[in-house]
Amino acid sequence: MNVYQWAQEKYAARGVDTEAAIKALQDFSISMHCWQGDDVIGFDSKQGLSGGIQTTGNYPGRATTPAELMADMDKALSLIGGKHKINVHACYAIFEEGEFADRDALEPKHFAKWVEYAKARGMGLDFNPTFFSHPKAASGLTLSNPDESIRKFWVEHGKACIRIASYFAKETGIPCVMNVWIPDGYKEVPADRMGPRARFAQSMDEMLEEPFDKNEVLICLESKVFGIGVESYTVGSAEFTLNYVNQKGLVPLMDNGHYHPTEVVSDKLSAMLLFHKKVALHVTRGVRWDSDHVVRFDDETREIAKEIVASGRMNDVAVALDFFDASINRVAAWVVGMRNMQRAMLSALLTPHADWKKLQDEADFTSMLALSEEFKSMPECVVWEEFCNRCGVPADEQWLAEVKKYEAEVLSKR
Ligand code: RNT
Ligand code: ZN
Repeated sequence: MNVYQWAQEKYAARGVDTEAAIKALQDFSISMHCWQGDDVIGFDSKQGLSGGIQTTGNYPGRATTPAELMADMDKALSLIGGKHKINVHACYAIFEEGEFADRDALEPKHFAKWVEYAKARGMGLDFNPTFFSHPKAASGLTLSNPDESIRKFWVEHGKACIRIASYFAKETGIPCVMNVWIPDGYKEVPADRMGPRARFAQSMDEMLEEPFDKNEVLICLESKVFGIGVESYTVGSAEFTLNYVNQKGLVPLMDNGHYHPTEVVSDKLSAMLLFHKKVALHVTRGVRWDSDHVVRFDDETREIAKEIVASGRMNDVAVALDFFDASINRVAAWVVGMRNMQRAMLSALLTPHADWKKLQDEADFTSMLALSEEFKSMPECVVWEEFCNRCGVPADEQWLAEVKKYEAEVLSKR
């Protein structure tokens, strides 16, 4: 008996089918964010990152061209099992030599190279309008701006993005999740809280006049509690976004860095799934604030995964990663975050949820606690190795040697 068969039997004795878990993990795609590769800079402007989000660190080897970014993503993906999606931001438009289009004039053709990339790898694409790092976002207000011409500019950007998201879905044959996040807010306690939110709602209404097929483009709205420089008031608060998506039948997006520190997305998920066909997540790791550290295999990531699996709605939760760390090798950051999200999913898939639910309903909290704690010593790592082997990716830390080699041969020469 090899070690995997031993683990398989141990799980089977507790009612868990490891083969089904491996299969489910292989089919579970995670949206890998292109913006980890270049510190959220993109290709369409020389503007620094704005909007109250921040990368820190200056590790060498940042991707500065589309070819570099795509090569780095390929390196990362070669070390991650399964089939995934790539999450693209509008500021990653790829222009021909001498060509330029402002955000309100972006067209599908400016993203043709992303489609080519995804199609060649059989992957899907997700999309995000970029309402930051732009002169017209310098005031910190985009879709909620009281200046009508600026507000309209951003509405046009949103419409252009819906057209691009539709193009992604049509070309790849895989639905595109399009997430709207705006940085709008105020540093100081505002005199008028209602006005900006009313304008944001109006702008969203105008944006949604752009026709699209709801089966192809899943439009999400992401809430936030605060950003750097906008500490006192955030237009797109949790209540705003939730009410808006409910009214319009959009998809709510929860970023686990976007809540007060003792609030957890793992506890919100079931409530959201009860009232929505689809829920989208940005999985990240906030350290003391919305710092967007690389996702670890930590308690909350595991608890989020547990909720996704235990709900029986795995296919209704669109998981994307959202972190940006410029202080370590950026390719390694992707690999660590993606593998950790997968590890958390595997751990959840290897859990006898039905049995434990029964204990809860029977009020046998003693067994629920004791069994779930003992279960932590189950040989999860053996099943993880088996999954990686079947996917043809390193099952252990050997992947790091590959990234170091890539750093020596490619990244350090940039
Ligand atoms: C910002 C939001 C948003 C961005 C990306 C780059 O706080 O989390 O999702 O991180 O759009
Ligand atoms: Zn986010």
